[in-house]
Amino acid sequence: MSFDTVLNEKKQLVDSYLRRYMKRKEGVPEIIHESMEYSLFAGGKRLRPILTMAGCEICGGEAAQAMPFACAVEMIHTYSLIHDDLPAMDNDDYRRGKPTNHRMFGEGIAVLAGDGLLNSAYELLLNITPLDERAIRAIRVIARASGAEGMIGGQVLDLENEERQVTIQVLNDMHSRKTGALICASLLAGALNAGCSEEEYLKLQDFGNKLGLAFQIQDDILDVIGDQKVMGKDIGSDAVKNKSTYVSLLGLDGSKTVVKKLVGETKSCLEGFGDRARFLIQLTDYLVEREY
Ligand code: GRG
Repeated sequence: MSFDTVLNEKKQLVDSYLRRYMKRKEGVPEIIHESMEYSLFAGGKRLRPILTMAGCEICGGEAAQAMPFACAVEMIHTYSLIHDDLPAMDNDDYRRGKPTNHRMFGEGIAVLAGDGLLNSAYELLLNITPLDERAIRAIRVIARASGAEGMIGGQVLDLENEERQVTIQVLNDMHSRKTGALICASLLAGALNAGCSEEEYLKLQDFGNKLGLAFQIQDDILDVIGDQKVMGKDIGSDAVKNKSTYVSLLGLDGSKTVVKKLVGETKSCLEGFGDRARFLIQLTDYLVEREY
């Protein structure tokens, strides 16, 4: 089967489980369901849940067993995008090819839709049976990566450093928290769920951190050279907000060189996994060659 077919199958599986987990509940105001579903099914790449499935499979598990983790990380990611787009943060008008959540539903509902998705994610995780030590460790990894030590902390650094030129070290720290932490945790949650060894965990952690950074640098590159229609979101916004980016610090060519170097390094992290590593290697290439 070609990589594209496998990727598409995984994406469809994520969508079908998300539909199942997002079943509407009686008595809940219609608008909050609508707003949460609007962003969740707006057409994301499903990178994080696909990484969870891949993390499970590379360690010998079945992707189906990792679906609650996979869907939970997508819910958390979608909440972060809704909040990131708000006027109080990046104030963006388009996301996933559609008007942003607050543009459709207003700021109040958008804040609550993000909160709702975050809570749905942990409800889903806490309903896992059996909620054994493995599952709890995986949930802890996701919670830490999404919280103040990870994504929220990275977003704070991002807000504080607007209109400022920062060093490459500060930029690396900011992005490894803001973007890299959840990407890495998504992969590790799948691996933990499959009962990975400590050695496998450390290799995948190294892989995930490098992939997260390569993904972010590629995002900065696309913010400069990407096509707004293909990307489905506002582009050029980093420059407008005077944000330091890899491109502003290293230039376009310098940024592309770093991405290439990181891609090489990610592949070395997977040595020892043999043929099971094939999908993650192909996924890495796909992510750094992407146009959206
Ligand atoms: C508001 C707590 C809080 C955090 C926001 C994730 C984030 C932190 C901000 C997003 C800003 C941004 C555009 C970062 C660049 C990398 C990134 C996370 C891109 C979006 O992820 P994709 O490309 O999106 O996987 P899709 O829509 O495909 O899921």
